[in-house]
Amino acid sequence: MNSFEQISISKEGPVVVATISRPEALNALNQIVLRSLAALLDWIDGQADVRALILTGAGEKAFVAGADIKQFENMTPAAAEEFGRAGQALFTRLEKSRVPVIAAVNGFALGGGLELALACDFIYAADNAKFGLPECTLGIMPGFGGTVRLPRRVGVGLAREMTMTGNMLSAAEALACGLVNKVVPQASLLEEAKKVASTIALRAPMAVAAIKKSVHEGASLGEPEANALEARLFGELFATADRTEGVQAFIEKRKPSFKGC
Ligand code: CO8
Repeated sequence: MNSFEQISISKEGPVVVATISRPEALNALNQIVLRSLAALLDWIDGQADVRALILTGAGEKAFVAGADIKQFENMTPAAAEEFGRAGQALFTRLEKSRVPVIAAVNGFALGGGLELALACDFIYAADNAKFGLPECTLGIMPGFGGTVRLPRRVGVGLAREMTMTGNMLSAAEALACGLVNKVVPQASLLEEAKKVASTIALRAPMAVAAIKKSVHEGASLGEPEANALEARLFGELFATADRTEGVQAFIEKRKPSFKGC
């Protein structure tokens, strides 16, 4: 099992849990964590048996409290733009990864932390979780895709209010607006995330990857193009052994055994 600086990982069968570990800074994203996230994605790419990834934060207080604010003190405009671009590219890579990614938000998900959670496929939250994009309180703005992904997830009005006030949503409010899929007690968050990850891991991996691609790419296409993409991916799955197995298993009234091909 690989290990990454400031990110610890554990693997249970096909499910990997990656825990961002900088508790002294509420798991804020510094260059080391961002590099390790990229290395984690490289590693996952090479693990054909990994079927789902859960991202969480160390401790009971924070998922990720944002980008590390201390690095902004002497940052030039050019360096800030470059930093933003690099963060956006990394989060887009996460969003497009073959493997479904679940954010298990165990406390504050602020700024870059919420942007990270938004780049995951969906979010489960502990009941103490808090969500916000408070960059405007620092004289800056979201820079890792927050102004792009948040309005698409919760609607433009609420996204504007959150980004222009910097105010946080409680877990219950995040559930009500569709930002998170499920809220559970802190103590059972990982167990619940593992449960849904394990269910996804039982499904045909190429079908799951095609669904992920269709939803992600379809969101930035017009309806006819999005439907065309869906039809193409739908057709491609009919060339897979897992389609033969899935359909056959249904007919034979048994559980399918998918191979990912
Ligand atoms: N960066 C660095 N250190 C942090 C961060 C952070 N984002 N958040 C918390 N910490 C540190 C604190 O400085 C403190 O350290 P120390 O003990 O050495 O003083 C420690 O973590 C514990 O934090 P607090 O004592 O503040 O804990 P509280 O319980 O009192 O408050 C909060 C918790 C409300 C979460 C508070 O820590 C806070 O407001 N944190 C900052 C949240 C924030 O503004 N996040 C957005 C950051 S900007 C961003 O994410 C931009 C992303 C896009 C970048 C694009 C670049 C171009």
